[in-house]
Amino acid sequence: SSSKFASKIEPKRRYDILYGNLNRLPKKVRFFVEENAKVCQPDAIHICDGSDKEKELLYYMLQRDGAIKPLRKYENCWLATTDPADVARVESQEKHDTVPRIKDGVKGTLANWMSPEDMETALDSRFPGCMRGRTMYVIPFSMGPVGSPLSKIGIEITDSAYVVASMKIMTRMGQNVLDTLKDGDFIKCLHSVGQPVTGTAPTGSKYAWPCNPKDVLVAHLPERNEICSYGSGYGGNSLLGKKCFALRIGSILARREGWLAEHMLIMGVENPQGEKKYFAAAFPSACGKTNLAMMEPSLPGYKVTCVGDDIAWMRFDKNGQLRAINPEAGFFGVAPGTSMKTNPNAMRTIQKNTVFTNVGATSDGGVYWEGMDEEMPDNVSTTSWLGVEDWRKETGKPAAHPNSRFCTPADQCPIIDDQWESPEGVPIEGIIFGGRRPEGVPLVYESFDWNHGVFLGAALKSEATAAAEHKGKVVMHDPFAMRPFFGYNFGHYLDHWLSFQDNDKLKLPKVFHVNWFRKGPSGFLWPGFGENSRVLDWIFRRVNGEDCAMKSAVGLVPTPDSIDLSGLKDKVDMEELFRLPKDFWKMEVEELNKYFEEQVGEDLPAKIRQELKKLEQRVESD
Ligand code: GTP
Ligand code: SPV
Ligand code: MN
Repeated sequence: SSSKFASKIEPKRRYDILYGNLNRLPKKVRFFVEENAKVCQPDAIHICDGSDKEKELLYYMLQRDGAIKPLRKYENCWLATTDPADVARVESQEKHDTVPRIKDGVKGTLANWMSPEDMETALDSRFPGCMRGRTMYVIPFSMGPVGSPLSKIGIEITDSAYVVASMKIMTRMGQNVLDTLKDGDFIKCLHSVGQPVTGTAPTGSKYAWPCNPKDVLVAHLPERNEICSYGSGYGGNSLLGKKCFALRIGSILARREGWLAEHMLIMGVENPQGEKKYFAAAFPSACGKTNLAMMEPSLPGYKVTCVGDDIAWMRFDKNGQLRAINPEAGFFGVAPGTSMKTNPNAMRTIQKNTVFTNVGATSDGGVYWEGMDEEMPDNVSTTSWLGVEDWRKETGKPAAHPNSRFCTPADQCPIIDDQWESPEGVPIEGIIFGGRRPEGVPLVYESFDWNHGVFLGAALKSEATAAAEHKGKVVMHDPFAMRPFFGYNFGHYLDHWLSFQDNDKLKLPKVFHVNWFRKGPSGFLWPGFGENSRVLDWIFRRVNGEDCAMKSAVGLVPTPDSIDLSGLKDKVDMEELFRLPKDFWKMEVEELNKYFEEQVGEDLPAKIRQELKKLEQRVESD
């Protein structure tokens, strides 16, 4: 066979079927499971049915093994803490045509390329025997509502019960997915924590969180519809439906089939007149998608509803209307900074059926993190995510890891949109890009047209955050908030976005850029969170064609007083928020030019180069 594991497969070992029935699996699924059982050599196999009984069994076993602890203050909530070496996403390795043709000697940041031979060796040295002493779980899951024409099915094989419990929250999973799949094709997802219990020399982690940090590998083999992930149990590395499938493989399918798979929230906004519009917004990891998607508007009469907080699958329908679905069924949200003040709807969502990872625990059975903003009674103490009992702020070490997360069912969100599971998706009328830009970048501006809008996505940058392995507060490029998630050549991705301009039957949404994070001498200049509704109000009115924008060097900016500041408690320096320092923008143009030349090279579409040239000219004559 064309097994990717060329060598070292031992003679067939016996495994018990602990749960489910191999014989009842669709033929292709059964073949996929048996093939990988031969390689990974688990002691047992569990085929997930998605039932409540199964869920209880999983939580029971995880608790018994010390992997999770119950949080008795809430209903069916749990705390997992990881090996401190396994706390965030890693960059993935690609062996396909994913990387722009760039200059010799320049390190590409848009994807990491491995030769097919090296990839083969890398997989071959990891997976054989990797599940010895463990149970192999088989998770049938649907990205998108089961049976929707926009949905896609995957099967994840994993040796982590934590991953199964999390996939149960984040996706639609179980028997009904197999019933829908029948003999159809699926995305093959293989995951192992890389810490066999028996057989080989002890590897991996001494914590109750199995992993193998020194050998982590996340790889996509798009031509085989396969994802292989080894050594990490965390988030985007292990819940393979999320970044690996819905974005990396998803973006490849999307280009092939003429749609878009994007790192975007989807929200509904209703104005005081009762008119409703949907927007999609791309901000890099840990830059505010969950917060915006669930915001409580401060502007009276406005209502926000949430469709999704991280990923959008979008397609133009036969009337030329762009429609979006959220392929996920849960939120894997950043805990620190979440409070009743900043995101009350998230706080209300996570009161039950939630798995917390790497947050602090209070002695009364609750959770704690930086920015939770809650009074702690004197007789309640906190244990930090690292297990330090009676943790104190004064130590200077955080109680929760900066990338600690809650994993919670979307349908528990009090403002979940009534169309959030609509099989045809919700109509998108505006696309918003944004990042953490401490300097120079105004609160909001609009693109002049579609091509300029695509340029704004291509030029997206943000200060680094804790969501990935990067360190420090340096401003990094993160085009379309997709830099870690492009499944194919970024130059071709830009061509794909630009191509919609050529079809005059399509209603192209307006494109905006926002920045909640501009800083002055005493911190952020803009209050953010619920006050961002003032910016949404301006965007809403622009989409309705209101004359409240004027030309600037960077794009269309609000005319004086067109952002509604009524009732805003603290005075905001609007002049500073919208100032366009000429030196800053000259440097920005120069730096973008260098980035595009070095990282995209000859694959950069001419239209994007023209947009940069036009920006340069506008800045020059400003
Ligand atoms: P991923 O799940 O990693 O993709 O992140 P995300 O884009 O969903 O980010 P999230 O909404 O979780 O926000 C991350 C951090 O940014 C949190 O600590 C928030 O408190 C903070 N944040 C979100 N919105 C705002 C805002 O409007 N202003 C300020 N100052 N901070 C914000
Ligand atoms: C992100 O980093 O964009 C996340 C978290 O949403 S993870 O699922 O770990 O990728
Ligand atoms: Mn994300």
